[in-house]
Amino acid sequence: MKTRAAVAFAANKPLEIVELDLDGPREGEVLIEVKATGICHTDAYTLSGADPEGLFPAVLGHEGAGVVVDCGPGVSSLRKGDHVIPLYTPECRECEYCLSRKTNLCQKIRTTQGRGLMPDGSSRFRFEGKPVLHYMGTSTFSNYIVVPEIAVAKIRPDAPFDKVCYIGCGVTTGIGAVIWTAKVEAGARAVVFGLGGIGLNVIQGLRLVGAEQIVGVDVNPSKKDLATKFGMTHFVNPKEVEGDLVAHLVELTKGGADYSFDCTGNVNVMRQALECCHKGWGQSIIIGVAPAGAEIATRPFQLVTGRVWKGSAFGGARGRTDVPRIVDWYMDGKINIDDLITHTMPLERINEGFDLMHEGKSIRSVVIY
Ligand code: NAD
Ligand code: AHE
Ligand code: ZN
Ligand code: ZN
Repeated sequence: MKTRAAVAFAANKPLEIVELDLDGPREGEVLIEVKATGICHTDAYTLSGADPEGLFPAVLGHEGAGVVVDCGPGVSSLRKGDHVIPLYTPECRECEYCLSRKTNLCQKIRTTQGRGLMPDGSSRFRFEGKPVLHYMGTSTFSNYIVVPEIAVAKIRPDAPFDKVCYIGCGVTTGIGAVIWTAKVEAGARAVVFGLGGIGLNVIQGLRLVGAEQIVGVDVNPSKKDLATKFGMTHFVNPKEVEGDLVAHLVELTKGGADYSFDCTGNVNVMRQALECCHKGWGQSIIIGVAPAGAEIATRPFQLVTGRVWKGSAFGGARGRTDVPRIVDWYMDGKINIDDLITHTMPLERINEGFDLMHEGKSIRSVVIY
């Protein structure tokens, strides 16, 4: 079949809207009509050329929602008409990682996914007869996609696609990092670095669990009002701090944060996030994705004296199990997604969504097909 898609033909070039050929679903796979997709900073990171797994030409996008339109042989948990969110972190429920119960990082299809291929080693997209690669196993910048059944969360049919697509990455990543990775307790003091599409969801996760102090740090002061609406109690603009930022944050949190979160992808910020944690027990969670070659550093003494460095992918969520629950939280009014979707646009204007992100003018742009 044909599908309209925004294709990244090369690093650092605008996406091009073209018609691609798409092969149908094979054994254990489904065809999805994508109805809406968010634009995450990770898409921009890969497009910039800084991602070691960034291959071109490819169809980017990993924050979608849509409808199953066809099922390949052997598919048992999904049927035509199901409303779904594709998962860049699948949940096969049978690999060593899934069975460990210690991680959400299902490895069943990770190798081929990282090479931009379906599990059988092929690409299903073609442009003018030549293969175009998949991305993060999802490629939601295409109107139609083929994905393995294990990488699909079935959601309730009354949830609006143009809002719940954001649960495909940003919402789950931010709220999940608080609940599942850090397991933040009520009364905690927390510092969140970067108040974008991820950081604001960390903030609403912290409010959800009853954190007492939620400090937001961002070099862009225009983020302050929305962050306050989402639960931030104190705002710090590093450019306005006289002296050392870490010392300032330690003082503000009365001895250091119980939990801190990096939502910037900047390795210098990651160090600040660790070092503003409380001696003896403070945990710092790295969410931001840093460019190839970047490395984190701190004095080992920071860890010897009890601070803990952790990372979080997709908020530690097991997608097929947890994503439908997060959709329920949204539909029940427990979490706010609407106010974070600052811009919507048709696929033809997707590059404007990237511009808005780089200019710091949007939180989430959503493309509606
Ligand atoms: P975004 O562009 O919406 O937000 C980034 C924010 O960081 C902006 O508000 C920006 O002003 C702020 N910032 C930049 N430099 C800063 C600094 N030095 N100090 C303080 N604030 C600073 O991006 P996003 O969509 O929220 O994504 C954030 C990061 O999370 C990216 O690196 C993205 O790749 C990563 N990410 C990781 C996961 C995961 O599973 N680990 C999932 C989604 C996104
Ligand atoms: N290919 C990148 C890795 C990027 C990365 O860390 N991705 C996160 C999700 S970001 C979503 O916006 C993730 O899930 N990581 C776990 C995994 O298995 O990729 C690089 O830098 O190599
Ligand atoms: Zn993302
Ligand atoms: Zn698995």
